[in-house]
Amino acid sequence: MDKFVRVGVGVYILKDNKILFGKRKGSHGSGTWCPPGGHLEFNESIEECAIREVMEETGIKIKNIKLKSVTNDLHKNEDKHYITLHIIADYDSGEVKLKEPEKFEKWEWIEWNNLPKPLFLPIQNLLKQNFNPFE
Ligand code: IPR
Ligand code: MG
Repeated sequence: MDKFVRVGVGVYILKDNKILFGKRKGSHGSGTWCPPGGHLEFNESIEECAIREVMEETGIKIKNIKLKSVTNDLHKNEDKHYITLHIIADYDSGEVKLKEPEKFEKWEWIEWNNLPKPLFLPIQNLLKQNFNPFE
């Protein structure tokens, strides 16, 4: 079987000093916490991907989208390899909904210094860079 490195996009949505995190289910990293996001599609811009994934997964609109960091994520147990683009954005409008209940258990607005555990591997790798979406 051919193996590919895929591109993931994680979106840290800032609202009232909090960010939106969800508890994953049904795919790699099940049971771990991460922001909304997903796979970059063929011919899609990074910004388009961030807007699309956030809308598909949570139903909210975002604005002021900025690429902040990149991690190289080797999910060895699951035999997957991603380059993850970590994006920050401001909340724009809409109410958070669990739009893909097969992919997420719940969404919560969380303070950066109080992140839930366990974290999804790309977020663990990001924290090694001392990333802070509010700086
Ligand atoms: P899909 O496309 O299923 O939403 O991908 P994913 O949730 O596995 O991608 C994860 C990106 C991260 C970093 C939030
Ligand atoms: Mg996703």
